[in-house]
Amino acid sequence: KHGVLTRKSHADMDGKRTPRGRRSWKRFYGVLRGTVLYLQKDEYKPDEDLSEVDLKNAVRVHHALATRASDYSKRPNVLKLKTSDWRVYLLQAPNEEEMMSWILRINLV
Ligand code: I3P
Repeated sequence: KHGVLTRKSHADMDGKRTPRGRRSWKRFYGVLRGTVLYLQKDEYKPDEDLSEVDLKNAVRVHHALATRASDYSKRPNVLKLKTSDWRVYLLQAPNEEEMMSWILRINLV
């Protein structure tokens, strides 16, 4: 699965609140491959190698939990992603259908 995802980092490893200055929304192109959600700067191009920045932004979603971010009302179509090492990301999809599809696919990993 792939598509535009806008990310806000809410908590870093071990659940520590992401500090001010690193909490802003950033637009990515999300690509779910195996157990990794790649948050790429540019659209998916199959024969292109991932940049160092793309690899740094990759999120391991094995044993992660994706739910609708029902406690976050500033933006629509936002899901909450909790990873197994207790990072928390808010991910905004372009519409409700895409958000539901990401939730299902992430939870199937
Ligand atoms: C954050 C940025 C986010 C905002 C966040 C700010 O500042 O303005 O958009 O979240 O508020 O800390 P910075 O770019 O300096 O990290 P919202 O869009 O959800 O308001 P927060 O600290 O209350 O999460």
